[in-house]
Amino acid sequence: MSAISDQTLKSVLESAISRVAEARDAKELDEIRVAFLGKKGLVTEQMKRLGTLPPEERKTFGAQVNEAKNGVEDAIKKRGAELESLRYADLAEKEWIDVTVPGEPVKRGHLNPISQIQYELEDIFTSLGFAVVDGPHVETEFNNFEALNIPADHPARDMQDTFWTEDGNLLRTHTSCMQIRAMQRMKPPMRLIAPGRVFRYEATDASHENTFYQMEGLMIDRNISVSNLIHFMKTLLREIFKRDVKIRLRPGYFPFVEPGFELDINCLICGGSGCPVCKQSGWVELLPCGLVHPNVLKNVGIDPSEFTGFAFGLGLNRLVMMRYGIDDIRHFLSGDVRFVEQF
Ligand code: FA5
Repeated sequence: MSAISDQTLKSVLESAISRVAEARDAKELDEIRVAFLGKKGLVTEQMKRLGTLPPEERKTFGAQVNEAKNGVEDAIKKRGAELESLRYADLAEKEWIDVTVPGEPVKRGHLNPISQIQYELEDIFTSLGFAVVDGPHVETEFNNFEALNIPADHPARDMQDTFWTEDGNLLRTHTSCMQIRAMQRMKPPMRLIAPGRVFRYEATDASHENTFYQMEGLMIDRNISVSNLIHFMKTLLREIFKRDVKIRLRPGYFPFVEPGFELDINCLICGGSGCPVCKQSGWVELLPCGLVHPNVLKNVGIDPSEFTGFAFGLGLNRLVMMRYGIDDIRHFLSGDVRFVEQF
């Protein structure tokens, strides 16, 4: 009995060792483990025979089976480690990276010239103590018109053709609505700018878009007068154009300012001789402005007998056009990257 068992055990061990040595991967190795050491494995079967042996043979046979079991386990462990290092060697071979090869240049996007000029203006005005505020594109009729002294039947509503939403709100037609939001939230004295996108339901041409950018400016304090307004307008233009540009100030009508002005800039596309951008007039409307109308102050709960202020609404697209000599406002939204890449 013992001799047969010895023999069987030996051949089981030999067969296990040779199969383990031939295993090509971790999966195969595991199958071999199950075949020999699993619940119904060949080594396990030998162990089960222990109980059937006469007591005097059990000790020796038990030790031999254990030895065989340990032998198979060791072989599996050793082959497992070998396979693992072969796998890493293979990976290193296949996924080899030459870290000295120069990288692909990363293509960097850049800012649209309107954003660039907006950030410059924000720097100029924050250095003069102005806050930068923001507001939503969809506005209430109250903030965009009524609070600005433009009631529903006022003819000035025709000056800004409006995109209405189905629920009675609108796409803001100018940045002046942000004056209202700011004055409702803050107490004077205050100085702020509010840049942003605005929308008008109108036909486009070389100097008109239906989506364009403005920057509102507002300063409320005691004793603010037209001379304060002119000082800040001049500073603005000098900082942006880095030279003296020819301007003219003429009366302008906006219900939310009194007096109101139009500040025009000598057309820098044609030098004043006349072109489609300035509609052959030699001048481009750039910076409407004025002293805040007392009704507007009252609408937001500020006492006009104590505080006065100025406001302006700068057309950012036209400012960029003047600075870079862009001859058609429609380039901005054309989606042509060759246009933006020039700045
Ligand atoms: C206004 O929008 C007033 N809210 C400005 C204002 C603010 C006046 C504060 C007084 C006090 P206006 O509609 O003129 O005004 O537009 C202001 C500027 O936006 C214009 O001078 C022009 O530069 C620009 N602009 C107006 N309409 C268009 C358009 N369709 N396309 C491109 N730019 C435009």
